[in-house]
Amino acid sequence: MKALLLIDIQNDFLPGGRLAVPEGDAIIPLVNELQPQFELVVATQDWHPAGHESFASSHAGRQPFEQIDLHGLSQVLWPDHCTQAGPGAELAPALRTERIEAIFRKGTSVEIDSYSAFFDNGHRKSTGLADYLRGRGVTEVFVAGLAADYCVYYSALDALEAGFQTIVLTDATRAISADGWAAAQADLRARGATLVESTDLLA
Ligand code: VGL
Ligand code: ZN
Repeated sequence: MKALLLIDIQNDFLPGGRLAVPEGDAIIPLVNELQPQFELVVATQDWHPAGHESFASSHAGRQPFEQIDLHGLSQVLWPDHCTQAGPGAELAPALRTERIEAIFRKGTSVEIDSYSAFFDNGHRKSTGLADYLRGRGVTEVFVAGLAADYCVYYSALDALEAGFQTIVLTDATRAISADGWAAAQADLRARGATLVESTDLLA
């Protein structure tokens, strides 16, 4: 059983958003076309409280994209984004949502970031997604969404670690950093993920 996992296709990650991913909007028509190919479609939302410690604005004298140590974990500081229930946290209006069966929210603890759909960055708290997928009989997880080099990458790593066959849809994602995504793709391949263009699935 195959599931499509749609990562953080939210206004703040689209051009014009507060943490815009270049061409982030370009994936939406493709993702919409892909959804009917899957029996199960699940989405995530980055869902931060105000004052989240991943925000540069929460640290005096710090600027977005600086790296700090945050409670023992390396943390990139981001512009404020995806604050709970704000317009930037909404799923992109162009994304079709009628087949999305569940939405998992992450990044809700103020003191720790959560790139992966499965766990926070310290692997302390599970979102429950792995058990949910197992309970639905899922064996293969296809990953798409934003951003390729952060939340898509870490979600795919955790999907692999949870024992799912993991397929990353390379044309249905866009990266914040091209170099970061190149390194992430090499790592994913080395760990046993499959990277494919979704156009091959639609053919
Ligand atoms: C993401 C940075 C911060 C993502 C979320 O969805 O890739 N990146 N929060
Ligand atoms: Zn975030």
